[in-house]
Amino acid sequence: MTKRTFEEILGIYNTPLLELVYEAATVHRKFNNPSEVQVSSLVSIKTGGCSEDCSYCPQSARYHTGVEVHKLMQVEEVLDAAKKAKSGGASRLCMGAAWREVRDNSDFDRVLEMVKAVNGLEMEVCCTLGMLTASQAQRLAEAGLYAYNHNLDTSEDNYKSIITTRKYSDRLNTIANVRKAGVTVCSGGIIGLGESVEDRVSLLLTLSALDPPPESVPINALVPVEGTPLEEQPLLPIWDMVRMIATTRIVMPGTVVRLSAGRTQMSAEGQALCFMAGANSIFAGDKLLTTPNPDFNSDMELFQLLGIKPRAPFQVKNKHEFV
Ligand code: SAM
Ligand code: DTB
Ligand code: SF4
Repeated sequence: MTKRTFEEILGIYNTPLLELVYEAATVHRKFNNPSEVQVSSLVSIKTGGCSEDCSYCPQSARYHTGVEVHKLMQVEEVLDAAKKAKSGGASRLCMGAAWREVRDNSDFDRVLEMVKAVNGLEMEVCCTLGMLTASQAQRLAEAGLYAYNHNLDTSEDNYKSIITTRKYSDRLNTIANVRKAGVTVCSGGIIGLGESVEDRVSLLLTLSALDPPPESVPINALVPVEGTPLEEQPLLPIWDMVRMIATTRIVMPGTVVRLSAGRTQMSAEGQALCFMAGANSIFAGDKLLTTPNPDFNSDMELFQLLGIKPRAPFQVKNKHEFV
């Protein structure tokens, strides 16, 4: 099927809001079960002290944000966190490390052990560890990794104003390495950085042009953190999140669209509109990597209120037909 052009995606994004939500909800029902939402849990396996200068990130060593640096966790600690997340209803565990890239050392060997251990719990295992070579992606695949998260974050044009220590092409290379290793790709972005509508559209164009597109696309609202260059950034209006989620759903109909960071700043009604517009995944648990997230019980209350059920693991099929 033909993929959409920049102008077409811009046209979708700018559709009158209720019409846009209706269209996205219609596409969502055609490709997915609208009453199922995938629940992931995050563990920060290595926190802070990162050498990159991502201007949104509290974990960069360049900013004074009060995040305490922690070296790589032990396998047992991660396994305990995974068991807790599973008993709370999470089907996926995402392990995040504040690394620029993976190095072939004993820390990486330990991460491989973590992947094997969590995989043994019948949970989808995801990692986000920074840049990967082809052989590192292959070793993660052999350990049983299900998904790798590596966000493009914004448009290629805007990238330089957000991060100077790596290039957009570095990100695309890692994504290609993950794809080649047969691991599912999780890649999305952040909105509320001060980017234009065109930057958001361009990000969606790049993601949807990947062949195949990512199996999951996290849409993060910036969580402004004191000490980062973006600390003064105004909170993202919920309507922008709804538009972004709806447009993502329409251009990538079979992808898991994750309503990611920023939910503590959103009302229940705002989140409900995002689910209506096609969001079908969240991070649950009271912490993201370093910042707060709604607590598990309030999310389950919201699910019950809206008639949503957490999705069982290992459901992703390759159903990236473009309508
Ligand atoms: N270091 C690895 C990397 O950059 O790929 C993995 C961890 S990094 C924290 C994962 C993602 O978290 C980033 O790509 C970004 O999209 C998101 N993120 C970081 N800080 C954020 C913030 N303050 N608000 C929203 N999203 C954020
Ligand atoms: C993603 O897209 N969002 C998550 C996950 N992938 C790794 C991280 C959000 C981090 C928010 C800031 C923090 O808690 O440090
Ligand atoms: Fe490091 Fe990732 Fe944060 Fe960038 S987003 S500073 S690479 S932890």
